[in-house]
Amino acid sequence: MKIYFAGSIRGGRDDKGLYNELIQYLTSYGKVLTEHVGDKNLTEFGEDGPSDEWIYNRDMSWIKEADVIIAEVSTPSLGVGYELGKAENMNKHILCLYKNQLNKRLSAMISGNKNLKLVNYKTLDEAKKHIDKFFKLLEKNC
Ligand code: 6IA
Repeated sequence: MKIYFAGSIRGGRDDKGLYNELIQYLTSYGKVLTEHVGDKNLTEFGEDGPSDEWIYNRDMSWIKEADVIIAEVSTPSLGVGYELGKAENMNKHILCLYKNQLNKRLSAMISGNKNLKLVNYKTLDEAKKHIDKFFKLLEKNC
C-alpha cells in the first residue's frame, strides 16, 4: 500500500507535530511516500528542495503512484487543495482529516465535495480511529 500524506508546508507549519504523529501511525498501513511533510525542521519557507518545479513534478508522480491520499486539512494550504483536486481527477481513494476549531471553517471546496471522505476529529486518537475505519472499508471494497 502506497500512501500519499498531504499537509500544509508553505501554508503554515502550526500542525507539523500532528502530521508527524499521523505519518508514524500510517506507516503501519504501508509506505508513506511523503514523510518530509511531518519533518519538524521543515519551516513554512520549505525551500530546501532542488527547485519548485522539481518538487511539483516529484509530488505529481507520487500522487499517480499512490493507492490512497490522506490529507490533514486543518491548516489551509494551496498545495494541499491542489493535490486533492488532482487526486480526485485520478479517482484516488481520499481521506481528509479536519480538526474542529473555533472561529474557523473549512473551505466549501473540500467540505462540499462528495468525492472526498471528510471526517472531523478532536484528538489524535480520534483521527487514528478514522484512519482505521477508512482502511477497513477500503479492504472490504477491494
Ligand atoms: O502550499 P503548501 O506548501 O502548503 O503545500 C503543501 C503540499 O504541497 C504538501 O502536501 C506537499 O505534498 C506539497 N509540497 C509543498 N512543498 C513541498 C516541498 N518543499 N517538498 C515536497 N512537497 C511539497 C520542499 C521540502 C524539502 C524537504 C525538500
